[in-house]
Amino acid sequence: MKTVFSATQLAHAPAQEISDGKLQPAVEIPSRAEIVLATVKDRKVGDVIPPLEFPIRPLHRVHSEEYVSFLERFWPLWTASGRDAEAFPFVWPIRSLRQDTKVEHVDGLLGRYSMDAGTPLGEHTYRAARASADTALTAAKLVLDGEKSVFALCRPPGHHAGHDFFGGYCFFNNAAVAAQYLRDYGLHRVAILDVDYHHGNGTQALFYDRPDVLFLSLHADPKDEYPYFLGYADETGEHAGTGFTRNWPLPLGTDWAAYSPALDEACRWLLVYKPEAMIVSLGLDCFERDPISGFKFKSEDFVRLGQRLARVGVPTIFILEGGYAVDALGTNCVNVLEGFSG
Ligand code: Q9C
Ligand code: ZN
Repeated sequence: MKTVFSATQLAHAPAQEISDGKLQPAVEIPSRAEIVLATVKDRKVGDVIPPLEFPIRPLHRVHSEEYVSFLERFWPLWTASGRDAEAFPFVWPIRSLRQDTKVEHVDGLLGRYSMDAGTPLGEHTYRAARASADTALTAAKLVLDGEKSVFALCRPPGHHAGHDFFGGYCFFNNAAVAAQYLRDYGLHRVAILDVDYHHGNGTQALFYDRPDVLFLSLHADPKDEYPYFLGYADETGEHAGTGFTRNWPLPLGTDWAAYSPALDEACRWLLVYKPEAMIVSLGLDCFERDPISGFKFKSEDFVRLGQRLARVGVPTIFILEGGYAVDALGTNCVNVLEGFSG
């Protein structure tokens, strides 16, 4: 299996994040990608190739022009306002505040275009996020050109990012951008299976009213876990997309034995839908030692996950999402890829 990776993705290097009521060391850090890359090479998964540089158009198919332009202009605006360290949003236009004003202050823009205060932005965030999206797009192009499986070693991750907001360490929704690209360049039915520990709220929302992109997600029950406000079992799509979203919220403490029946059910939906390609939003944060998560996967369980996905039998793009136990991240990720390739 080919791996797509760009070192530009390492330029987003946050020092701290806000969680548990304090500034803590950031967990979505460059060493995550470095250890996955090293393990891909060690275990001879296949060639590692750089992404193509795509124009902005495929990003605008998913994200609003204003949002993309905000991310691009962010660092100059931030430094012009007298700040020099990484940024966090802290005020949002929620209920009773005006949505219709044209915000200009960078602090207002941060709130306008974000969903949480846990996602630091820095000088190189835009460049790294573009490279991450290019990595996903290149993987999509390879599948259109006939590859049966490709690994997009994306970082920063994407599945929490929506049409016009960042959050959950995500800026551009790599999986959604890849899915839309597959649709725009010839495929009629694409499925996204999200196995990250957290619900992929951004991806779900982007395709919620569409039957051409099936969204299936297994994740920690949002009543107990981030993102709290989406990912419940009664969310099944709307309008033309009714029935084309499915969620399996699972209790904290879920291990492989409790997870695999839900995965089997998701795989049966895939067999019914018959996608021409499948995108796996591959978070590795179901791991028992993940520092911010509450599931109980062992490293061997990721092999089983890969084996189960192979039985779906469709061209597959793996897109890296979360997973924060850095020392085990390479092993767990390559276990999925090897399990898949057999
Ligand atoms: N106390 C992804 O896995 N909240 N994003 C963490 C910890 C944010 C995770 C709070 C979790 C976002 C791509
Ligand atoms: Zn996650």
